Amino acid sequence: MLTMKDIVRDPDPILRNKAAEIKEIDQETVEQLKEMREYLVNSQNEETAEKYGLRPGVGLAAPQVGLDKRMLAIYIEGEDGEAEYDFMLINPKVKSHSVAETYLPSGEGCLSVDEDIPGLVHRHQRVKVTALDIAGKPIEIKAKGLLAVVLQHELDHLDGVMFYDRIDEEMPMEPKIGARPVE
Ligand code: K2U
Ligand code: NI
Repeated sequence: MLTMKDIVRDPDPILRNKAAEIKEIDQETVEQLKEMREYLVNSQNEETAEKYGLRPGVGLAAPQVGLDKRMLAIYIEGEDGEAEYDFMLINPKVKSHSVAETYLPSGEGCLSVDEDIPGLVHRHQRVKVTALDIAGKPIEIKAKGLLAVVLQHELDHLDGVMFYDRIDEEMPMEPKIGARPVE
């Protein structure tokens, strides 16, 4: 199982790479992506997270575990502890997005960044993403709210972009005109 020792930390240069397209969805790739998803599931289980010292995460991109592959996992539980969003995406692409912007009022963090970096991270309010699933089947996700934010945070990792790159240096806590907070 993946633990925090497997998570690459800033300023490791791999976090600034543009990850490579996956040409063939081989067994190793599928196993690696399943392990990334398993980290998220484990990190949201209080007992397991405590036992292995896992920082909770709702998304994880391959470069964060040292893999130069365009793939990511998202696992967000609902109030009932069941999976509300559960995705393993291969070669994901943003097909379209809203002009309107959103942000998490509490700002963002990152499993690859140990220190807190305050500031609002403005993202598209809605995104349409296409990808392949682990069976190689095309999927399309229309996301808004927290899922849209998490998706964009992980997609940024595949292009070597860190959340703090998107914090305004002059007015880090100032919402942009027209931007709406994620409820
Ligand atoms: O990619 C990562 O480092 C995992 C982040 C993703 C993320 C951070 C902030 C906003 C959206 C996505 C971890 O999930 S940080 C922990 C976390 C947990 C619940 C909600 C938001 C962030
Ligand atoms: Ni991150």
